[in-house]
Amino acid sequence: MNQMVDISATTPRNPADYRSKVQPIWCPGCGDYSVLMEITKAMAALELSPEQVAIVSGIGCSSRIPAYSNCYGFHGIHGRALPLATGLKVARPELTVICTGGDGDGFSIGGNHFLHACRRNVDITYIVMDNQVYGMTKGQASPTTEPNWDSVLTPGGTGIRPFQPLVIALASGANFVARAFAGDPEGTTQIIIAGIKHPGFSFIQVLSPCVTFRPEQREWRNQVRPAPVPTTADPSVAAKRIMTDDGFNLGILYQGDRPAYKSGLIASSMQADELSQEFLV
Ligand SMILES: Cc1ncc(C[n+]2csc(CCOP(=O)(O)OP(=O)(O)O)c2C)c(N)n1
Ligand code: SF4
Repeated sequence: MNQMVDISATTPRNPADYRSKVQPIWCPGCGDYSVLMEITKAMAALELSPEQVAIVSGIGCSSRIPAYSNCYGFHGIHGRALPLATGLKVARPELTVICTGGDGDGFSIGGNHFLHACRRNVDITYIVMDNQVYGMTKGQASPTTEPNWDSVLTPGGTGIRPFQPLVIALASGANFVARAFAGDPEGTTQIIIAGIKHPGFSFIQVLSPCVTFRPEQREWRNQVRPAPVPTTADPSVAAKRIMTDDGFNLGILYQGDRPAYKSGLIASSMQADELSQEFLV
């Protein structure tokens, strides 16, 4: 893992400095509360000021995060968080852009955007709160749902092979691929810090239990473990490891050195009226 940042040390900023006055309406015990805290802790440890950060999301329980932060925020449309975040980062490269959402948002309707965001390697950090279900719409199977998950909506299970987000991110060109667990505040905060600091597209899958529609995910606490191998920069080694793991190894599993996409535009210096003139011609 990257050099660790001492998140217990007093910094000029406090995680609470990044919270808005909007109170989360997640179910008690939802993993997303922890992820919100871990994101704010990472921003405090990096001493970013709220106006230096934009948090962009799609739609879903997990996609509510921008509303709970006082950074710039964009609560977009379902599955379209990554194109929004990509456009924003290209237009305003000085901003730290964090994209957040769920497995349905990011891998189902947004799956195509996921591939191309990895491929483009724009310097954004994508945090997916993976609960292997559509929480907001009341418990449909998602791309990461295991095939034998028996539920009212999928009696007997889906029988469909789950989407493998980490290996797909790696194969598509993501520069940083990690897995975290919402109930591991220190580890998740460190991974988010490392993802923000690493240039290019950083993908972080955070296992974040949906206690309402997947109460059995409370057991994840006993299943997760730090990955028994160090971070690798070799994509073939990373691919082999990720393909063969059981989905519970935590840590930065791949950290590459592809240069981040650099736009030729310096759009941030362009005034809004100049920009609108361009659309008129
Ligand atoms: C275009 C479109 N299709 C479908 C929906 C309905 N919808 C809203 S959230 C959601 C899935 C949310 O699941 P996920 O992204 O996994 O997030 P979670 O709620 O589990 O955090 C769906 C299908 C929508 N809002 N817009
Ligand atoms: S339905 Fe699930 S994902 Fe949504 S707030 Fe409740 S516990 Fe969290």
